[in-house]
Amino acid sequence: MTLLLASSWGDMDPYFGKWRELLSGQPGGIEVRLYPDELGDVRDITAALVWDPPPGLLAGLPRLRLIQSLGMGVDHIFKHDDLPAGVPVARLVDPDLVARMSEYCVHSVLHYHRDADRYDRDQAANRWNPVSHPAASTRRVGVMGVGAIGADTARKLKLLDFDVAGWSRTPKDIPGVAGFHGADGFDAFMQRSEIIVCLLPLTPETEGILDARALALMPVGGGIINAARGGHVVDADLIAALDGRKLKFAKLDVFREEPLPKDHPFWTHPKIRLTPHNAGITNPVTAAAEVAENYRRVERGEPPNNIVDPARGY
Ligand code: NDP
Ligand code: OXD
Repeated sequence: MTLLLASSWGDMDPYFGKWRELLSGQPGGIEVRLYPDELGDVRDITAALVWDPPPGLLAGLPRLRLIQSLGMGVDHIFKHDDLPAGVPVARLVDPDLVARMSEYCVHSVLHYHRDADRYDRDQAANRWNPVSHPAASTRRVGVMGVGAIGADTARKLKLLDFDVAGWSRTPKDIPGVAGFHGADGFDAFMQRSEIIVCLLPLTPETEGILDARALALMPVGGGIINAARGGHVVDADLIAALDGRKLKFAKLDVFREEPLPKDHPFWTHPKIRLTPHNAGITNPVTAAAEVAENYRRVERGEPPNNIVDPARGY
C-alpha cells in the first residue's frame, strides 16, 4: 500500500515534506509519494491525502481505497464531480484545528464587540475618547453551522457570556445556546443575530447563503465573520449591505477566489478586515496520527473514520 500526497496548488513541497516525515514515522511506516514528481505506477496507490486535487487524478488511480482530505472541509474534493465511484472520502476532525478555528472566531467577535477599530482610529488622531460598551450578555451572536467547529465556538462564546444561538440542519442541544434549524428556522435566526459567524460546509444548499435577502434580515449595525468558505457570501451583496449602512463590519478569512485577486474591492473596503485563509491551517504534527489511523483502517478492510456523505456534500 502507498499513500499519494497531492494538490493542484503551487509548491507544497515543504509542507508535504513534513507530512511525509511524520507519516513515514508512524508505527509500521507508511510509504508516501508526492504528486506529481513521484507518482510512479498508479496501481501502487491505495490512499490519497489531498487538498484541491488536480481534476481527474483520483479517478485515474485504479486501486484507490481512501480519499482523505487534508482539511476539515471537503468541498475542494467534490467540486469537479469526477470522483471514482465507491471510494470513501474522509475528512480530518483534528482538535488542534478546531481550537485554532474557534480561537479565530472568538477573537473576531471580541474585536467587534469592543469596537477595536474605533480605538485604532482614536490613537491615530491622539484622541482620548472613552466609551462604555454593551455587556456581552446583551450581544446576540449567531453561529451558522453547529458542527465540530461551530459547537466549540458557540460554547466558548457562551463562556464569555454572549447571547449565543446556533443554526444547523438538524436540531442541536448545547446548554445555554438557543437552537434554530432548517430552512424554517433561518429567518428568525438571522433576525436575532447582530454578529453572524459562518462555520458551514460549502454545499449546493449553502452556496451563496449570505446573500442580500439574508443580510437584510439582520439587525442594523451588525456584521458577519466568515471563516468557512468564500462561496457562502455573495460578494456584491455584502458590499451593498456594508455601503448601505445595514452592516457595520465584515471579517473574512475565505474568498471565492484564493488568493484574493489584487483588484478585488474587499482589499480596500473600510469596513472589511481580512486574513489569508489561515484561521486554521492543518498542523501535520497533530493530524498525522488521524491520517495514519484511516490508512490502517482501509488496509484492514475497515471503513475510515469521519466519512463524508457525498449526497449531503459534508
Ligand atoms: P461539520 O461538518 O462538523 O459541521 C457542519 C455544520 O453545518 C453542522 O452543524 C451541519 O448541520 C451544518 N449544516 C450543513 N449544511 C447545512 C444546511 N444546509 N443548513 C443548515 N445547517 C447546515 O463541519 P466543521 O465544523 O468541521 O467545519 C465547518 C467548515 O469550516 C468546513 O466545511 C470548512 O469549510 C471550514 N473550515 C475553514 C477553515 C479555515 O481555515 N478558514 C479551517 C477548517 C474548516 P447538522 O449538524 O445538522 O448536520
Ligand atoms: C479546512 C481549511 O477545511 O483549512 O480545513 O479550510
